[in-house]
Amino acid sequence: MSRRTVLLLSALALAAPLLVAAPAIAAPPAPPPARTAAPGPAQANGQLAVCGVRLCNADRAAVQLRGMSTHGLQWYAQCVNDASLDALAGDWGADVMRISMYIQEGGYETDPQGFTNRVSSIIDEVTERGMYALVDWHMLDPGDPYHNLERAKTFFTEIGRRHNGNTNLLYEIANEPNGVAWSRIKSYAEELIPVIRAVDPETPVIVGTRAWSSLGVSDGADESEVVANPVNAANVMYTFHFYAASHGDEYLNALSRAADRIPMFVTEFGTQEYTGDGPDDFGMAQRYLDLMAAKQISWTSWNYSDDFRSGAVFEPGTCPSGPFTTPERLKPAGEWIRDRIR
Ligand code: IDC
Repeated sequence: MSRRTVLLLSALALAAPLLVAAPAIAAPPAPPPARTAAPGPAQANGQLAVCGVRLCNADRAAVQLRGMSTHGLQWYAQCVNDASLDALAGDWGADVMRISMYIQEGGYETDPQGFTNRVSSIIDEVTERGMYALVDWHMLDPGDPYHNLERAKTFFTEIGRRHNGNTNLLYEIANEPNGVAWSRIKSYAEELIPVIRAVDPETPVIVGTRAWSSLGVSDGADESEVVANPVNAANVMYTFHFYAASHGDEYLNALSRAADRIPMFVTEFGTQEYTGDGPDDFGMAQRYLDLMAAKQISWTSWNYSDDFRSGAVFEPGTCPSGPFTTPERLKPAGEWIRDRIR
């Protein structure tokens, strides 16, 4: 057979099944896939609620959720897409994604409707993959949460209304208050929580603590101010953040003591310095992880992006196309934290 005949025959062989299969009338387009929730940790555990000093599932059994925080959506939305979320749910086996929406620095205040829509659609994407979605009201500077109270009321009311049917949410209402006393954070929470409860009676609410959610330690205080004067509302937890290369025993011990008295959630931490950059201290980070495992303190780590700093898990240039499941694309902190989640 000549080379040309071979080519012709193979072209026919390829075309033939297509010709035979072609229907006389074009089939209607396939319906879009149903937006049913995939089986995952959020289905296995259902609606969360605070019970005592722990976070519990729908059967009132204590659970520890582990996962990642996005970077600021105004900068790194390109790291939150179908492939990266598939990797987080599948390859990493995460239970939860924290959706970090800054208010200032080019965040929510510049486009409230746009950011609300973006968070809402990420909630849907996270839900489809069977994970919990932790909605982070990422106030930071100014450090007084009252600066953004009216915005927070608007935002959480809309999210609560739109996601009425979700049983996989957590609301973090003040990322890192700073320069204000605990009493002011507490009264902010007590003004905002009833507004949230009017549209969403069930989602646990996580309240930031004094001095960048250090339980006051970075201001020379400690957890006792919260223990003595907790937020007057049900289904509430408290935030603690740490960066292992900056925050040593004094911080670790405050978290440990606090977790025996009040419900704690570590919504942000890094293995490096508080800048989210610099050398990793995996030894200290492991001590925190052991404590959090022992006391079933849930956590999300900072951050799931390809920012140049050492605390961003992916090498620069990984987003948006990935691959997100290749270990070579992970920085040392990324490899370490992926192993701890898996
Ligand atoms: C940092 C980001 C950095 C960004 C900066 C802007 O890593 O890219 O320029 O915010 O504010 C926090 C904050 C969190 C910080 C993070 C690391 O909640 O916004 O991210 N950090 O510094 N508290 C302690 C550390």
